[in-house]
Amino acid sequence: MASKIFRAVILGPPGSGKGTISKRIAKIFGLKHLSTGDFLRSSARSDPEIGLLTKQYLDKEYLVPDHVTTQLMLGELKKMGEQSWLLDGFPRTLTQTEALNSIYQLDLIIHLNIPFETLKQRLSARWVHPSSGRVYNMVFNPPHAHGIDDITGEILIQRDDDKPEVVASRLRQYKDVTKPVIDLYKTMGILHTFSGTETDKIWPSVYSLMSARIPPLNVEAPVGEN
Ligand code: G5P
Ligand code: MG
Repeated sequence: MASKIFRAVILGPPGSGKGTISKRIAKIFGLKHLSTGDFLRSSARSDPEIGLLTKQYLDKEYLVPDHVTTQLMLGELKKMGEQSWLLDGFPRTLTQTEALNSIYQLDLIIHLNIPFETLKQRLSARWVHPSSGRVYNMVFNPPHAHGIDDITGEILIQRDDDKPEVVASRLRQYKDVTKPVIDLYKTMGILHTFSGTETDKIWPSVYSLMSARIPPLNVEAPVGEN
């Protein structure tokens, strides 16, 4: 008998650990992980027309307009056909949610609720090497020499939108836009919220919830693995 297709979404503000947790879920439960940000960026690189529609937003980390994001994401899901998936970062607005819900019946929404103070610290610690796009984090993966790119020896910069005051307003905007999405999924009874300040402490609860729904491919749940 064919196993049931499992369709899940992971929601959370920038820097909340969606990507980190999604990679673990994909590996252990065999779901296809589709990261909206990564997919939009790679589509923009490979298709100049998509680049024209998206790049100005991606560069500033503003939301790409709903009709563009929805069309691209739904097109990609269609291509994926009959397989189980985990959407990371989509839907993020009510319009996107309604478009997705009109086509797919979702099994589970994983909602990461991380204090804004923690996110501000994580995002404000990010520094980049502008010409290569290499990203450092002053706490987790600092460069060998402070403020200097490991490979070229050139100077690192902090993006304008990673500066603490801008991060705070981006996070507030996220909250305003996504609240109706969270409320809707709560009403549908498929939303599970995980609160905390550390991914490794949240992960065991996510693992338990997932394994109650689909059998893990590997018995052991990795902890502390990105
Ligand atoms: P993305 O790519 O979806 P964001 O802004 O939502 O980007 P991001 O940065 O990808 O979020 P994340 O996936 O939630 O964050 O988190 P992560 O990457 O796992 O972890 C963030 C960092 O924290 C990493 O360095 C990780 O190692 C570290 N970390 C993880 N856990 C811990 C922990 O416990 N402790 C600490 N200290 N650190 C930890 O979207 C990019 C752009 O695409 C567009 C927008 O322009 C967006 O800005 N976009 C959309 N536009 C319209 N609609 C949508 N639905 C869109 N989705 C994306
Ligand atoms: Mg991500």
